[in-house]
Amino acid sequence: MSQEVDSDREEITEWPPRDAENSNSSDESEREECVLHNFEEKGEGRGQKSIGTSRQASPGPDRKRAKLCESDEDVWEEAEPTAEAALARWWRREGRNTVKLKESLPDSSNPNTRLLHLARTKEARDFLKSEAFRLKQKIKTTSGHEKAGILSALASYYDIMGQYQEAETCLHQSLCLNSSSKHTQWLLAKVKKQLHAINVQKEVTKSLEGNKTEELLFPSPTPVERVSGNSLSAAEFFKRYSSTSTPVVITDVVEGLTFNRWTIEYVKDSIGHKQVPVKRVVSGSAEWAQLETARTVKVCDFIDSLDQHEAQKLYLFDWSLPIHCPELSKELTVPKYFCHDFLKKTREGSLYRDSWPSLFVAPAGLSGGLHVDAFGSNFWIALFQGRKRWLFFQKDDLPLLYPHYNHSTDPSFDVSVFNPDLQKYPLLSQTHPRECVLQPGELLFVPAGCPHRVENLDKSLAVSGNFVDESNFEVVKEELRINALKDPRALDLLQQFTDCDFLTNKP
Ligand SMILES: O=C(O)CCC(=O)C(=O)O
Ligand SMILES: [Fe+2]
Repeated sequence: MSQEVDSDREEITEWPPRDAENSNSSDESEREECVLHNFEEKGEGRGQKSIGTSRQASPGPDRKRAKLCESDEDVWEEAEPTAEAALARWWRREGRNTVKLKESLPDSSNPNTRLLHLARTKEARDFLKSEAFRLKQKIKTTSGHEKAGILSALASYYDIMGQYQEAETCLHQSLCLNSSSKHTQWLLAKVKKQLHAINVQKEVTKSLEGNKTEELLFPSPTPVERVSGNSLSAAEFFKRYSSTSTPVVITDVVEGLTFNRWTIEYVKDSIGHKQVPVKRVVSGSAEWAQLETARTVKVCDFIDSLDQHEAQKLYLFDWSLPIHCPELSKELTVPKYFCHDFLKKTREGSLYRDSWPSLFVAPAGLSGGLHVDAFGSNFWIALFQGRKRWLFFQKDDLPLLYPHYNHSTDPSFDVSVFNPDLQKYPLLSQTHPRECVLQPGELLFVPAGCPHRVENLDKSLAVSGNFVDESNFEVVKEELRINALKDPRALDLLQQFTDCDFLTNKP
């Protein structure tokens, strides 16, 4: 490995990149580069289910959005950097020289993952503590917007150190002095999600303590209901499954979705020449479903590599057909149950409008991490080849799965639900798991908010879509309100959704 690559891997990119301390570093273009890099990370690095994503954006840097962010007052003009930015800078200046620290970082060049693990080391915690103390002193001599900025920065230190109550207090104080800071509002929303989970955990833990005699067990998962599409109308689907947040496997539908029979070989013949970004699963990743972008490969090379057992397992995950493969997209009919998707009623170019249906091709044995689909979306998946094993939880189970919110308002999880450790995570005993092995030719509905994990039992080919209907419209708007604090396209989508004519006017 060359020196250059090596040093690259040691880099932890700051988000947002800060030059405040480097008054001699007047390198605007470097700063913009960094912003652009981060937008790419947010867009392609976490899949389109996360905020800030633009499948519509042409590949490469999106200068307009970078400018939008750069001019955001609370990103650039707050008095102190956030804990993440300060930690990244500390790493570059001091931490990276410490061999011990290097060893505790995972094999990932993803900045969020590296920051998460760095923040757990003693050296980093000492740094964070001393900086938080400095900020607390500084607050005493400041007022107005400057004080609001420092309080907000201090909250980010408390957040990263796991002192969420203190973080919430600082954020409220900050917003009293400057209610318009979007970053502070966003951080408060994230901290509130964490506190909600912790409060539920405390209550359930208390109820368990009164019942010490029973051994804690992971509940036996209930099988997901199977129903034939021949006897299930769209209205019935909504009434029985979508509106009651119940997963269901629908048979006898997938065969009719395409004119030609779709197989992995068929996909290779049709779009083998295209380039696709593929993911890899990184244990301990801070990213959504522990999936990190690995590299870009040719579809045919990727497909040829699926049977090579010694090769690193890569996942062609959630790749938009309308955007990247319109020729395949045209061949596909969206199942009638999801045709009323509100995302399809938005203006051309709107966030998520063309993101789905999307393509999944996986090698046997690969499973992404436990996750919740982003922005409160419902989800369907049609399996064309191979089998996929699914484990779902109810949405109210979320706090019992020990979620943490790192750089995002999407939860991350450390628990291994396929191999649950009840000693370490006793609250898993109180969850309500459901399971199914989805067979080729079957369609699955996953309700909004339900944490789930999937294992590809065989090499597999599937097409999926995230969607919004009456059942999750309110939750989606709530989530978009948070995402809109960071992403102008989420704001635009929210505005369309909250327009009182939205449901009546559009085709
Ligand atoms: O099939 C998979 O690996 C996971 C699909 C999924 O849950 C998702 O895309 O949200
Ligand atoms: Fe999912």
